[in-house]
Amino acid sequence: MALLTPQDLENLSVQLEENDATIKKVTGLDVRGICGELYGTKPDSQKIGIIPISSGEGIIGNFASSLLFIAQYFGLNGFITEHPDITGYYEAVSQGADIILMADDHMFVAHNLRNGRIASNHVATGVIYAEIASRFREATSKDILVIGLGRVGYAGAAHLVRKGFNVYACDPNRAFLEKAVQELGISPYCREDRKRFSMVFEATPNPDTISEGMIEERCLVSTPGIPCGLPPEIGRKYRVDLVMEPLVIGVASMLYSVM
Ligand code: 2YG
Ligand code: MG
Repeated sequence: MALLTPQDLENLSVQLEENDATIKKVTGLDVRGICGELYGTKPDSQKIGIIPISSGEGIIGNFASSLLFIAQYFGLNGFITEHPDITGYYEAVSQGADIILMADDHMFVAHNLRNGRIASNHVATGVIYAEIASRFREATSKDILVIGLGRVGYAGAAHLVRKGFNVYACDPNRAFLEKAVQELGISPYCREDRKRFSMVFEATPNPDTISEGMIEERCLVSTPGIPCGLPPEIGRKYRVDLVMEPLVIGVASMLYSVM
């Protein structure tokens, strides 16, 4: 997956407000409500220690401050450590952090130091975006399409199988597709099937992964993938409800899952 840019994280609160309104409209619950039901947890004034990490491509402008905004939005106390990396870790723990948030170029984790729980952004993001898709109030069946079976898509597909949905999935990578068929029992989807879906969970780093023949009119597309897989003209033509936001929803899922 491509790394976030500072531009992706601009206007985060506006993006959050718009998406929360859509989520409420299509599922009946907002992000807080969905996380609460998904994990059976609620914020309890935990202190979130956010540590900037300088390895690899380095610190991303707006990243730590966006995490602080997210922690506060969900009613938690948060602080960004003055120093990055190991010095920052020492600082976070010394200052009483209950939950650590930190990311390098490969992993983004939430670690609850009190109960030992740890979450990865890939899994937490896959689970919540799949959960949102699966809660579509106007779904026409229990059939759901998963596009992309990388770390995020696989986690979401596994969640949907556990919830008892009929999961169809596609990925140009044959090995990924076969693994999901073998391990999860999902059905491979190919465009020639001419099957259309009212619920789509898209998890790819590519644009234009959703084409006309795949979706029903007034369907729901739930996707953490940047850039968006739904071409805008198809979204308009089919009056698609779209849930897509760069950071907050996935981080909410991480935090609630370790509380
Ligand atoms: O501490 C920092 O500022 C950096 N070391 C953060 C690096 C984060 C890199 N990860 C990504 O850009 C994304 N793949 C994270 C995904 C979150 C949204 N789904
Ligand atoms: Mg995409």
